[in-house]
Amino acid sequence: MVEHMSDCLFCRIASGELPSTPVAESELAFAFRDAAPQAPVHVLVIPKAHVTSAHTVSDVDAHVVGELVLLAQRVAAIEGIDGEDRGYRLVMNVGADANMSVPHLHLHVLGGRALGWPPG
Ligand code: DGP
Repeated sequence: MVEHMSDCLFCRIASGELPSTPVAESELAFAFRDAAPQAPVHVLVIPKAHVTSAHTVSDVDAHVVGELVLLAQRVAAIEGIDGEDRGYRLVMNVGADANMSVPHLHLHVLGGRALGWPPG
């Protein structure tokens, strides 16, 4: 049984209550296109059960972070950015200084063009 929070935007997307453009899913994670893409490929990978942020991950839900990375690998393959000559960036924002705007753990999968570094 997946625990959703009724007032959480990404819980409502994960449950299908709110629409999204899905890319892939696994038992524990869901991937969908970011509504404000910052790169040609910009997909968000989220746990289906609520976790607030990378900073609140505990022993109980630490395995979920690995699930997010595994699903991100599949997203990269689906999007065709996993080749040796391509690549992608995985980002988890935490808190105000990092511009975290949705308090439900999410992994940004960014790619499809050369990404600058440092990110700014
Ligand atoms: P962050 O800044 O790390 O909290 O990223 C949140 C991202 O979520 C941001 O890139 C825009 C995206 N986003 C916000 N609301 C929605 C929504 O309702 N649907 C989708 N698909 N993406 C959203």
